[in-house]
Amino acid sequence: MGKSLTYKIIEKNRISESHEQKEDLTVKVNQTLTQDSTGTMVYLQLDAMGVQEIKTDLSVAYIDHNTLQTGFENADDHAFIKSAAAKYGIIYSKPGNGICHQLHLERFGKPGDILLGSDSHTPTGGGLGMLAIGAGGLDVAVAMAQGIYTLKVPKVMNIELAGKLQPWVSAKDAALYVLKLLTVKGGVGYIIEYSGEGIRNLSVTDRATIANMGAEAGATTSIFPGDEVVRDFLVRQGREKDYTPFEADDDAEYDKKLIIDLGIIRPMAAKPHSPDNVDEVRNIKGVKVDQVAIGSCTNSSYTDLMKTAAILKGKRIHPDVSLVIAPGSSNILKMMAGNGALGDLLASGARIIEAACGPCIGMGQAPRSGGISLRTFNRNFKGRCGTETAEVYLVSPETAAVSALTGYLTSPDEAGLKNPVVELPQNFAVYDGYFIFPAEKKEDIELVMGPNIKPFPVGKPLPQKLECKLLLKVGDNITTDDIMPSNARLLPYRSNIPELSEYCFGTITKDFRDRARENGGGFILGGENYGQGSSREHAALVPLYLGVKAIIAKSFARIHRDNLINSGILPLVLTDKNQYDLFDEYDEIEIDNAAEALKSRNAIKVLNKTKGLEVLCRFEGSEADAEILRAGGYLNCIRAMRKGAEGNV
Ligand code: MIC
Ligand code: SF4
Repeated sequence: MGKSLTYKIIEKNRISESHEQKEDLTVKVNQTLTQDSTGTMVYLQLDAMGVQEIKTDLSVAYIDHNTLQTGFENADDHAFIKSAAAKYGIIYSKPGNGICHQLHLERFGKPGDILLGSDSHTPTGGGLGMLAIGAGGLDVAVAMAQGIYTLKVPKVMNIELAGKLQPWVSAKDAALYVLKLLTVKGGVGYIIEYSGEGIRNLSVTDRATIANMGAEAGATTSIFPGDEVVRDFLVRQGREKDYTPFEADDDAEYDKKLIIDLGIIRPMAAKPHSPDNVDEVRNIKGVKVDQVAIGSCTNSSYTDLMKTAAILKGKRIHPDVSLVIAPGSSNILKMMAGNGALGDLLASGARIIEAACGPCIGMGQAPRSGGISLRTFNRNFKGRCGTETAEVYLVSPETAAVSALTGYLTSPDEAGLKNPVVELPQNFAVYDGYFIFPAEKKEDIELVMGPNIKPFPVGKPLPQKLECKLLLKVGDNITTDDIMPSNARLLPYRSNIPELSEYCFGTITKDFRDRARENGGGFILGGENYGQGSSREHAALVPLYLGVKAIIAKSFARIHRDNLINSGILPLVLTDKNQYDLFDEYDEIEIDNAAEALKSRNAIKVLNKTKGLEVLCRFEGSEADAEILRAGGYLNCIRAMRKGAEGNV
């Protein structure tokens, strides 16, 4: 049997012996990326590890999430990250340069490499044929310090794309179609590998759009082959030297296989408030629209924005609609300024904002109360746009642009317009104005820490007995946006855990911090797919700060489970999911000798003292994960390892 592309790359980079009998495997990480809202923690942790130099081939620190600088806080964070980049030999991308994932495609991604990024949409790099995985900040810090990453042995799902997308149907519609099939938890435990004749007509950025939204299905990552399409893209970016062909064997073995005919996909939309709540636009058309937002790491490429400009050229945006566009990179913006497309957007009445994440993470452009916003983004969780009562639909750039003209959610193929076809430029613009490349010889560089940068909490070794109240009981698919919301008001405090703690679980209850304080910490009960969404480790660090000891759930999302383990919070899975109903908020819970159960890989007994009953939970991590939990988090483990190594000298 032949090999999948995934396992070809894993084998090229594998450090641990054999993945066959083992539950996890360790690989060399070639590249890392961080962004500002997770990056401050990453570099604080790197500093706490006492690292002198990084071990990756290339690491980039992007500033793209919080670029508003409403107060000194962000500027402090940026200055800190810039100093850390200089100190450790990391490329620094200044605010205004663009969105990390789009920039990484343009400038640094390489087929066959492994990229680890402190952002859940790092899989966007899969469009280039790289194994690009999103992780918590501490995992990325360790990847820089030691050049390695340990992941659960992944299953590989092959999605074979047949046929061809119809006019007015684009990669975003295919991504939404996949989400409809898989749901927000259907990809958990898998790497999705795309193949088939259908991919030959998809450009690198089309593929990146599809790989990007694999994150919404919970997949570890998604990957397309490093084929001629990738070579062509790299040639146009002036980076042909970075091309190495990487494809799966024709008879590759997969754990699961799906075949999708691209030809049957129609313009799609994810309705409020979940990316898998997908329907064809023609079935829901006619919804009155207040705002349209085009951009984000899903749909801000040159092609996406040129199509938008072509649709809007010579026309006026509907008077009731505010259309806002955030380009993916400064290079795209420059090219569009040069070829006249920017002028077409402005003439139609579009609002052009900085090349950054912007409205995608609620940094401005919140819709009016009860407003309807169509967005080309990847997440439409309730409140994420900055307005609790707004309703967000996720759509393609074509659907977004046409609807901005009509004022109603409109299936673009039914509007009687000419389908825009965009040719790639012979040479993409490549300017380096916003990058700071590290100096060859690093002088003694001090980290610049302003007053917004506060120490982060570190866990304690697992005690013999955990005895606390159940502070909160939540349902299925709780997102990290629920656990630790992010918006224009809160994003400035990503390096200030005490300040953030007031808003923990803010979409569910306003008094979680009080509950935790009054009860000296406690437990949380979750449903399926607890912690889906973003990679932000703040969704673990803030509960840790508030004394949360364990989360008991029906199942966990991958990155969040890893973040809990890294922070020293026990993620426990109910052996019998029906027993979820046996718990109520404020029940007294006791877990005795969890450390021993973790060691022996036995079930963990959770006693509900209030109800007088016991349930069994399992820990789904590896032996190494159990070790981390016993030590009270990854940082404690690393410090102990370093101490041991120093002791042996
Ligand atoms: C997101 O899209 O939710 C974010 C903001 O990019 C997060 C990272 C963060 O919370 O800083 C992600 O996707 O990991
Ligand atoms: Fe930025 Fe949005 Fe992409 Fe997250 S999903 S990286 S906030 S553009």
